Amino acid sequence: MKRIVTLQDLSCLGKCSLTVMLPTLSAMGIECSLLPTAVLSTHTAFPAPAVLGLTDFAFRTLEHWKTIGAGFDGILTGYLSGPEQVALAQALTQDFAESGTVVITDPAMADHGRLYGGLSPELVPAMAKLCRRADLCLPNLTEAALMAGLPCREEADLNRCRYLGERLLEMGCRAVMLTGAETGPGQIGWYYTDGAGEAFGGVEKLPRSCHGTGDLFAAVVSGGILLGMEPGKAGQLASEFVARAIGGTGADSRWGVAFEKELPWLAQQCR
Ligand code: PXL
Repeated sequence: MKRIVTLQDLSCLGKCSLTVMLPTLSAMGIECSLLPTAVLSTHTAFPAPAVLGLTDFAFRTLEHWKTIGAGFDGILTGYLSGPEQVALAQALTQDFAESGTVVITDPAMADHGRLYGGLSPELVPAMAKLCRRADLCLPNLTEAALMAGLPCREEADLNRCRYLGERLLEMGCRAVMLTGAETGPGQIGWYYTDGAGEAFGGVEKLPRSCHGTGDLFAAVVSGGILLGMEPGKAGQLASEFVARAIGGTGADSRWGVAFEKELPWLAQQCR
């Protein structure tokens, strides 16, 4: 069985980050180890969550894991609450990425043209550095523009994706999969480029966007790649899974998307 480790927060209510990663990757048949960076009462789209930072604990965890000879086929980093946690992601990669380990970074820090609540702009260059070290990064269009030092725009069509993808490759990223791309009329999906070629795909756009879908997308893409899928196949599986989950979600998506009932379908696709 493949084993992935994922570094991000544990938001106790409002499904995102670790509470999405663990069930989704498990359903895909992947063993998922957790390195929590912080515990929050809710994610930050709810007002004033209680927060317990776990940076020291996470560094101690890495030290402990070294003593027991832990190893991973994949490393997936997501939401980090500040530049000091980027150092944690770097340590994880430095200490545990072996020759066959796939390193994936989701610079989960912004959407709809702005940073998530409570994050400082210093996180942007730190995340960009992390993306440069990864085999694949998974920004949405806001995160891509911020990391490339460009103004955020509404446009998300293929021209915009190609432009942002090129800027990120120029910055030193090895491969980029942009999420929230408008890949055709009425379509939403992903755009992939690695300099050698491009691919894109998506699904029919639903008339709403929901909280936590970026994390769900990152989990499925990472799992798919670990299972040996081409990036495009993994991206398409992720888009379809997210669309199914949004379809079953109630009016207030801050509680998270209803992905649980779709896990058997996802497991079936991974057999
Ligand atoms: O879904 C990304 C995410 C993860 N973790 C926390 C967040 C967010 C987005 O708002 O607040 C704590």
